[in-house]
Amino acid sequence: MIKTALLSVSDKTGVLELAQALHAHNVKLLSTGGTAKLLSDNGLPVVEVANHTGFPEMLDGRVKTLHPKIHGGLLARRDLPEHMAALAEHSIETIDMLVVNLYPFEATVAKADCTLEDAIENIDIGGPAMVRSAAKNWKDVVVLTDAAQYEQVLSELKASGDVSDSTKFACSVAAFNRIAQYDAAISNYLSTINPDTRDVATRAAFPEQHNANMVKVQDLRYGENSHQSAALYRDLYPAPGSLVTSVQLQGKELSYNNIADADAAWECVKSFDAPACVIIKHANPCGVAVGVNALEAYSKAFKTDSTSAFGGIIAFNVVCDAAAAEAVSKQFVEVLIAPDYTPEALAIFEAKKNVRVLKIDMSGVKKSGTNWEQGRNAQDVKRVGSGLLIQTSDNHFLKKEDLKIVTKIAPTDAQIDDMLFAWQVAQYVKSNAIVYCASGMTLGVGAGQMSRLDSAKIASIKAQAAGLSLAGSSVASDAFFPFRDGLDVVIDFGATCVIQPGGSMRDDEVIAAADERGIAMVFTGVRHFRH
Ligand code: 93A
Repeated sequence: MIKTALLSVSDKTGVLELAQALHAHNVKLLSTGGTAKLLSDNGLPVVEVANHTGFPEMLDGRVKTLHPKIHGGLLARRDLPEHMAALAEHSIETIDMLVVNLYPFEATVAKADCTLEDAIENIDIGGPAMVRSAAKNWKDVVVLTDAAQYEQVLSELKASGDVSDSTKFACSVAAFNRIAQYDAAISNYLSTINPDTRDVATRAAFPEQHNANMVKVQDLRYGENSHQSAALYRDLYPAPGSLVTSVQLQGKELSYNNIADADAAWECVKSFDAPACVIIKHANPCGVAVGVNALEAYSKAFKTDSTSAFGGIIAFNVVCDAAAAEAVSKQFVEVLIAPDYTPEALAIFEAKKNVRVLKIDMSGVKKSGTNWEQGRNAQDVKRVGSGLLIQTSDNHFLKKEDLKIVTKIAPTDAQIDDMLFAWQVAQYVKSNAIVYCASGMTLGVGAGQMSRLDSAKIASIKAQAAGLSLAGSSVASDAFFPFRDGLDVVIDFGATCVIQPGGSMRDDEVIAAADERGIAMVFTGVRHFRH
């Protein structure tokens, strides 16, 4: 039986209606300052906590509910005579329902101009203390920490005059989850502040070390397949220019696979300095190119594998203008991503209502600096059976100076440019990756094969099928060639230079093969496995 409820909420959404319904069930209402005012202004009989405890709210509200009359009333076990006797001795009434939501710490620190003092004042002490008391004593106290719970509890009250044990237990679990999340937000925020200067302006440099606290963005219709449920979460402090900061300008709701592929496209395209276009299918690039503008980059990328590009995810690292939009709109595209669009480009997509058009503001992204400043994840996380694999992200970018020429023939400057381009693409292709390129565009991509030899063959066959000549092309291999066979395949198909990590037991044999066949080869010393 619910006889007394204490309501103390910062977010007042739905609380008046809840209090009215409780009052209709003859529940006595206790409340703190702001909440009490709202209820009494609306004609509800409410006892202020200060009157109930006989102790005024003090220290600017820092001490409101931290009183034995409150915590005794929440924590006493109704089934223990000693507990009930102690309450009687000290004239403490039981409190059977607690409705609390906390000072808005997360929303406060999300504001750009939030000072350390603002953040600290928004750390709720009394609210979580009450929530913990009530949640611990879940058999006797209903604890509501989210307005979304009000309806269920009211409908049970209406139907049976009480709240079921299963609902009470679920509310207790939800309450502890909320407290854990709240405390994590506080700890994450404070951990991003330099302890010596306590300067919040420099806080942005730190979040990548403390990105454990995730915020739910939305439930998704389903996961990778329709029998799987799914949701999207984002870091509390998303890196500037990251996918979760995107704004959807038009089109259907994003699916799980859309988001995964959009991320692959976006991470790849934003790694280029020149205007670039990336087309992704099933997490792999099926066309990547740089050009003088968005249109040229797209046209080249599309040529690589126009069959696979059907229903693809397309990303630009430059503004999508009318010319690019016109070309893209001729193909079936699932998702389009760009830092911005001209009004003419948007008008073109408006006629294609289903195309999901995403804009990702890149203005806060720096080319150098921390991962966070570059808009990149510092960590990469993968779930394994009852565990997590965590690693620093593969954010290694190769420079010309890092290349080691290992063959008798040295590559030309144009070949070096093509190899660096191919290498950059290979970083975003699932292993084993073989990527053919020439003149700033992919010619053939072999992805995700269990043998490097098969990836080499597939990349070659796909280029041929697209009618692209591989004569004089450059090839990147994301890891070393374990044998000369894979190298022989790409040379057979016309490659004249190869970029690969090196480091195989048979490097000598592979280098000798390159020399024998008269091509140039460079080693990078790093590999780009991607699984
Ligand atoms: O300042 S507190 O940490 N100290 C308290 O004793 C206390 N009691 C309730 N914060 C406290 N609260 C919080 O006040 C609640 O968690 C709720 O968020 C807020 C409601 O205040 P009001 O009813 O005055 O708007």
